[in-house]
Amino acid sequence: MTLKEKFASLVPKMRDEWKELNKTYGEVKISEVTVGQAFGGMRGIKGMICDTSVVEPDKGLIIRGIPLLEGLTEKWPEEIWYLLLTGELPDAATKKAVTEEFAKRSEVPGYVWDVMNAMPKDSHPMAMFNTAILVMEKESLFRKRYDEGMPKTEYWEPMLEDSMNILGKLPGIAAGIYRIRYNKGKPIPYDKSLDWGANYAHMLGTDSEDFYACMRLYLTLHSDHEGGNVSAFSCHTVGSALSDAYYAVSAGLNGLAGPLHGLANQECLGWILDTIKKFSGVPSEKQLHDYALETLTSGRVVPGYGHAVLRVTDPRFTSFMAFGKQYLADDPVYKTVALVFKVVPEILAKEYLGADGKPKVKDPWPNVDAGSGALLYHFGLTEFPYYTVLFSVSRAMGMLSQLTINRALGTPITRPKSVSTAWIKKTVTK
Ligand code: NMX
Ligand code: MLT
Repeated sequence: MTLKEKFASLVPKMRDEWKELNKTYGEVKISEVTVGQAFGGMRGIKGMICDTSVVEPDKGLIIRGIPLLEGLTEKWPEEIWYLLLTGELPDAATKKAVTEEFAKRSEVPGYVWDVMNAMPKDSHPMAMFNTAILVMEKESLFRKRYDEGMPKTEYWEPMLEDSMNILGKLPGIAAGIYRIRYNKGKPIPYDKSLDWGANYAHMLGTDSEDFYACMRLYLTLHSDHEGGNVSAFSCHTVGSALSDAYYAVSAGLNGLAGPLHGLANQECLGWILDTIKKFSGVPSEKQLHDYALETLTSGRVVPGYGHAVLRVTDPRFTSFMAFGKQYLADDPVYKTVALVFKVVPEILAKEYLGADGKPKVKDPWPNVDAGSGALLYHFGLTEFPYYTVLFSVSRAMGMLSQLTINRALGTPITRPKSVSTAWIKKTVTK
C-alpha cells in the first residue's frame, strides 16, 4: 500500500472520531485562561489539536506515542514522515518507496535558481530558503484544484501531493542555497541512488558515511514538536485560511528564523565559538561560569537553554550529544558544548535570579539548539548562519503532515478572540 493509500484508509476513521468527540463533549472545558497567560504568550493554554506529536514537560518529544529516545533516533527521516502522517512506522519496502517518491519529485524548477542568484549576496540563508518555497507557489496542486471547484472532502489529496513535492525538492534547494550563498560552486544534482538525508549531505558537497548518518539524525530530530511552537502554529494558522502548502510552510519558516526559535542554533554556535576565541581554546569551568554569567547580566540570553514547554534536558540534545560522543569526542567545539551543559543549568537554576529572588528561567536545561551546531561544525559546515535552513528542511515534515491531516479533518479557520487592555482592566477590577 502506498503512503497515499494508507493515509486515505485512515481518513474516514479520523473524521468520525473528531465528529463524535466534538458532538458528545463539545461543551466540556479542557483549559482555563488567566490574565497572566493572555499577557504571557498564551503559554500552557490548551486551544488546538495536534496528533502528529506531543511534547511532555518531563519527557520531551513523543511522536505518535513513541518517546524520541525509545527507538526513533535510529530511524531515517523517511520513516518519521510516514509515522507522522499515519501513526505507524513503515516496513522496509514502504520506507524504500518513500525514498523513491522523494527522489522522483526532487527536480528543482530552474526559475528558483534565477531568483536565488538575483537575491542580494548578503541575504540571510533563511530569507533565501523561504523565498524559494514561496516562489514555487505556482506549482501548487491544491490551489489549482481549489480554483477548479474541488469538494472539501478531497482537500487532503492535493495537500499531500504538494507536501511530497515540496519535501522532494527541499534538500536540493537548501543545499543549492548553501553553495550559492557561500561561493561553493554550482548546485550539485540529486543522486537517486541515495536516500533523502544522505542526498542533502551529498548536495552540500560532503560525501562520507559519517556525515550521511549525521544528516539523517539531524533531519529526524527536528521534524516535529507538536502544534503550538511558533513555526507549526504559524503554518497552521496560514493553512487554516486554505492558503496552500507553499504559502503556509514559508510562513511557518519565517517564524523559525527568529532567534528565540530556530535561529537559536546559529546564535548558540556563535556563542560557543566566541567562548573558545576568548579563552584561546576550551575554557576552564570557572572561565565558562564567569562568561555565562556576564552574558546573562548584560541582558542577553544564553542561546540553546530554556524552553517554553520542556522542564528537563531536551531528549533531542541528549541524542545529539550521544552522536557527538561516538563521532567527535575530542573536538574542541563538542567539548565546549559538553562543558556548557555541565555549568550553565546550575547558573540558570541558582544564580540567575529575578527581582523576587527566585530563578528567572523556568527551564534551565538545554534544548535542541544547544548541541546540533557542534556536529555540523565538525563535518565542515562552518557557516553557522546557515544552520536554521537545516532545521527548516526537517521541520517542513512536521508542518506538512499537520497541514495534510488538518485538510483531511476540515479544521476550521483559526480565529481566537483577542481582548483590549481596557477590557482586562474592567474585567479584573469588577
Ligand atoms: N537565557 C537568559 N534568559 C532566559 C533564558 C536564557 N536561555 N531562557 C529564558 N530566559 C528569561 C526569559 O527571557 C524571561 O525573561 P523576562 O522575564 O525578563 O522576559 C524569563 O527568563 C522567563 O522565561 P521562561 O518563562 O523561562 O521562558 P519562555 O517560555 O518565555 O521562553 C525561550 C522560552 C526558549 C524563548 C527562552 O528560554 C529563551 O529565550 N531561550 C534562549 C533561546 C533559545 O534557546 N531558543 C530556542 C528554543 C528551541 N527552538 O529550537 O526553538
Ligand atoms: C521546537 O522544536 O519547535 C522548539 O523546541 C520550540 C518549541 O517547541 O516551542
